[in-house]
Amino acid sequence: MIKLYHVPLSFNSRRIWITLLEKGLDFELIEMQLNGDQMTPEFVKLNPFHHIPVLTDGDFRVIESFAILDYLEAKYPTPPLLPKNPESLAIVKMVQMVIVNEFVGLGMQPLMRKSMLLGEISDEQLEKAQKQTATVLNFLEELLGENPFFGGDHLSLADIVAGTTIPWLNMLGFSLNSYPKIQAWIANLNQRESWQKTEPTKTQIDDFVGRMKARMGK
Ligand SMILES: N[C@@H](CCC(=O)N[C@@H](CS)C(=O)NCC(=O)O)C(=O)O
Repeated sequence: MIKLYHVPLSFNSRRIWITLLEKGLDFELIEMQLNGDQMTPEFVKLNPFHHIPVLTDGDFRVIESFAILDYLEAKYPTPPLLPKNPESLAIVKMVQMVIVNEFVGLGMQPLMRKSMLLGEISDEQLEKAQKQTATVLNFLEELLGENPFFGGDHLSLADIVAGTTIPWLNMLGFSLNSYPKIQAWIANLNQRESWQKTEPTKTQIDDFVGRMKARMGK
């Protein structure tokens, strides 16, 4: 039996959760509280870096969300979430890496700090994060073109990785009005059962913000 150690609000683990649902696999969700569960000796044995997500499949254990996605695709190839044609595959991988390397740390996290009042951020840092986010969105808007998904006609890991991070912008007060293709793509993803089932609730978001503020002594 596949087990996913996760936190519902984490986009790192939501990308695995959606992949498991899209592949129609049987799995058990093990919900963690990140105020200590990740430090227990049993969990540190699974992941010495004490991060979720962790996936176990029988005796086999995988950490790092992108390694988990690749494992699931190779082990359970139906339905495929990676295109076969080299150009589409390159686009999918490129989108995944742009989200991680250009968006999450440089755009989304500073905007999150500002909008959820999770720490100091100067006007200059804010402007830089907004510019970076706009560059990412312009890039993605152009890449989508007339396709419903980044990999072409079918959902792929690119949509799952981008589709669990980019929509946060709506909550962070960053308008997507200038990006009609991205807006349509988000609306399309939101129709899927896998997105609906894994959508973070307002309570989960409020709890997270409360815990972060408490940790920061606010
Ligand atoms: N590179 C890792 C990042 C995982 C990660 O940052 N997990 C966070 C939650 S989103 C975590 O477990 N934090 C708790 C801790 O580090 O103690 C991945 O993609 O799986």
